[in-house]
Amino acid sequence: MSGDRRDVAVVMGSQSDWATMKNAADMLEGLGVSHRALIVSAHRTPERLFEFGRGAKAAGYRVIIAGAGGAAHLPGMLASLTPLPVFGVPVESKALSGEDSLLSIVQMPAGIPVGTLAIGRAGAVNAALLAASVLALSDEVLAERLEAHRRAQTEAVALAPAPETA
Ligand code: RP5
Repeated sequence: MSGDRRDVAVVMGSQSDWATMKNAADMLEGLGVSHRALIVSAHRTPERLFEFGRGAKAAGYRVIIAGAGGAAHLPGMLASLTPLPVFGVPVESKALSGEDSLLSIVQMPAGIPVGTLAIGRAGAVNAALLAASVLALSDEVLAERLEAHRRAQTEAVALAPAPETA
């Protein structure tokens, strides 16, 4: 989207995180926010982590969404390497259902913030909405798209539940 420059990096620790993080990418796509999805593992590809984190701002990114599961050090390490805002998505792990991911991401020491979202799909969707909100501060067209998204969401909620189908 929009040439080579991407506003948002959607970074994840493993291919296995993509099923969750695709929800962030899809939301950004729907809002017309340029983005790129990348796999960067804090543990398996540490050199890639440092290279990406140190170069993200110069590469033109304005917000980073980082998702990881288990010993989820990716969002915090990226936040330590870049001045860009980092939103962390705890991916639901098999062993502990994502509570490990959540605690790994949320317990940052004072001074290096990660905006931590909910576990799983809701967190990924909301990370994209937050990233879009940040960008919308200086983009009125995007701000209107976000408003329209909220209006449509509100209008889609029925007043009464539909009868259960068999
Ligand atoms: C983390 O380990 C990743 O973010 C992923 O959620 C988890 C498991 O990775 P795989 O073993 O599925 O590649 O680094």
